[in-house]
Amino acid sequence: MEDLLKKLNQYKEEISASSATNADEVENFRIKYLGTKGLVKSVMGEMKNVPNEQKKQAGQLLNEFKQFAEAKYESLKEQFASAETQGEQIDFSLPADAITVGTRHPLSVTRNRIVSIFKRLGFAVAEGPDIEDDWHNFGAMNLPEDHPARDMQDTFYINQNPSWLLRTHTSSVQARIMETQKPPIRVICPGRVYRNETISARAHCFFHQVEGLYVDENVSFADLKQTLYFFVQEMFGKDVKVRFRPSYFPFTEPSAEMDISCLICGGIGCNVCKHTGWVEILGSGMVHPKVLENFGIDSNKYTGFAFGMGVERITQLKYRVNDLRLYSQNDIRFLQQFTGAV
Ligand code: 2U9
Repeated sequence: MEDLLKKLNQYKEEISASSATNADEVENFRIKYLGTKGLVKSVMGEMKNVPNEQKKQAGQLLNEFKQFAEAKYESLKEQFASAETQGEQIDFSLPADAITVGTRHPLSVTRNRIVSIFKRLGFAVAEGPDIEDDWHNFGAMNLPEDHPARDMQDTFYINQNPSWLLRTHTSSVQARIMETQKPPIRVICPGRVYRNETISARAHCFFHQVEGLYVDENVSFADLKQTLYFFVQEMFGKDVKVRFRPSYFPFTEPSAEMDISCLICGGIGCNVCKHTGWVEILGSGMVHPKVLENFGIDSNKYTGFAFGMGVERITQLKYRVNDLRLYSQNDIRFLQQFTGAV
């Protein structure tokens, strides 16, 4: 027992005097004293030589010794950590790690540009719910009960309540504006819309629109044409040509689709314009009197024009994106190409 005590004191002194200046030395300390073949293990083994009546006391001494060695190991580890940081030589001239900044999504870039052009013309911006009721999405827009767009094949209805649906156009937002505001109304509504389509390069079950509405006294088709012509020139440049083609929408009368000269081939004919020299970019028309009356707006006193465009379509023409699925696949190789765009 006397011997053991003496030995332990000697080891304690040795341990106290130990020091380390790097991780390797700390690890060497651990192996020497606390490892499986270390000193602590080996003195523990001496218990078997201690007479039974002294075992309890010897056990306490050995435990205390083990704790002593462990405490020293912990303090060396800590010291080493602080010695490392204190002694670290930082070279401030080294170039910093590059911080990768996210890029704006191409659809956001296009939407922001469209919105900013119409804002300059005095249009306010409004948003509304993606989940709509039948009235705001279809009824108020003069879409009859038997219109194919109302079919389950074309529209997503909400299972829990089939009188709710995912809006198929952002016209529902203008409908809500007309419900609460009196003319003059001049508003554009950007947002996501949903249609029950099989996903392919040319179709998706959701896409993005910007729709516009201008209702006031004496709003004419000439106002519509000039507004959309201004938009196209701001968006695609002064050289671009436009043409209007008669069309049909239940919510506008008369209606027209607008084409621009093909940006890819300049109008001489290519795959994008199907060799016509023209590409369709939006639909428009004078708000149907029935739609105005649905909101208690006197159609003898007020007239209005409306238009709608697909943000994906405009982006496709601007940046030559040839597959709609790229917009929602989050492939960084695609998204990174829009670095710097705002
Ligand atoms: C109200 C009255 C009328 C919005 C309009 C279009 C024509 C149109 C399509 C373009 C491509 C949708 O994204 S697309 O598939 N839109 O052609 N939209 S007029 O007319 C309105 C809106 C609100 C109260």
